[in-house]
Amino acid sequence: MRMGRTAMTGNGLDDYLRALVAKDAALAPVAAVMRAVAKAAAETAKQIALGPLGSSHDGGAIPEAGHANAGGDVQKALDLLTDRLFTEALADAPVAVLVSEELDEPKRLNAGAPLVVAIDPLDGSSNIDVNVSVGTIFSILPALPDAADDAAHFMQPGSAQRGAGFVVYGPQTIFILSVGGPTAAFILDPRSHAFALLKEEMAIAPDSHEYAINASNYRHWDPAVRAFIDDAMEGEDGRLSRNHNMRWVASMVADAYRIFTRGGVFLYPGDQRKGYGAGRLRLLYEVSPIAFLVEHAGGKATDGAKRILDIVPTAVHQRCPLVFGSAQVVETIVGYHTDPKLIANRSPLFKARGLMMG
Ligand code: AFP
Repeated sequence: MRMGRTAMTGNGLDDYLRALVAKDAALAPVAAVMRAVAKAAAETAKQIALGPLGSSHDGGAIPEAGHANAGGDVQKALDLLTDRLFTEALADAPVAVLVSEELDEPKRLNAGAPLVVAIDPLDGSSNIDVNVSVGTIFSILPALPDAADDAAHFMQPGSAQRGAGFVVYGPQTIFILSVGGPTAAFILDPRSHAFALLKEEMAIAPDSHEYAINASNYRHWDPAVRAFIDDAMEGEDGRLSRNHNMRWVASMVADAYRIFTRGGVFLYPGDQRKGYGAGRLRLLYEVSPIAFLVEHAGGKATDGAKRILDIVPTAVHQRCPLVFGSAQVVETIVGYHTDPKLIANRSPLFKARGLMMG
């Protein structure tokens, strides 16, 4: 699935995209989307860095918050601002339809354009107020000429993605992307507002002892997830025979970047809480693009049993359980979901339930 390496002619994002298009002209529309995202991301990074200064120093640029979005969350001012920035940038790119976490319905941009985009403009936005990393995640799909309606363009498996990426607004602003070749990383230079190449080929370590999960949901998890975490917590005395470490940022982009950098595994499974049967994360603009980038960096992504990129969506805002990261560890977790022996003879609280909880 991984395409070959592209020789670089310079060290900026623009050089990188130009080299890709020189090699394969069909990538030109995808490259245009990447440029649009980079432009909006640079402005988003600036606004995030300004924080509360932004609204007064920027002529009231940050709009009023308070409207409930499709997920029922109260939108924060920056959610609305970033949604506007990315929508405006993508309207200048060859994008026919946009699905955004912040919009109930798909939005038409450029009729007849070859691509459609699904985006979470500001992932982890509950972290804004506490000055912790947040991000943008997006997926690029081919527009379908025979789509019955705007949503129908997006009912394609993640393997059909033409490209994907995420941006982490942290101590540095990092842009991770793939157009179907190696997953590459870029860093925003705040002096020039341009992205410079950081790493041309990200490679997720195949093995790791570090996992990320919101452990406060332990009692709601299914038996397979509990069994894996129980065994990890037993350390070198337990079935996994090694000590583990845990991290949870509550911004998937930040957890993902750590995993791209030093390995590890991330889990947001379905659980028994009301509305969390398929977990919390959205298939189109969180789960699928992360899975695409992970696979192009040698990692794996699954819903516990099925490869994420094989899942065909049925609704634009649908949720999906997600486990991704170091290939060997993801395989181990799949084993807990598929091998009944691994969860047998444990606590009587464990009931035989599927991955998608009621
Ligand atoms: P928000 O964008 O609403 O802050 O959600 C962030 C997120 O989708 C993902 O980035 C985190 O990994 C996950 O939710 C955190 O969820 P919990 O709050 O349930 O731990």
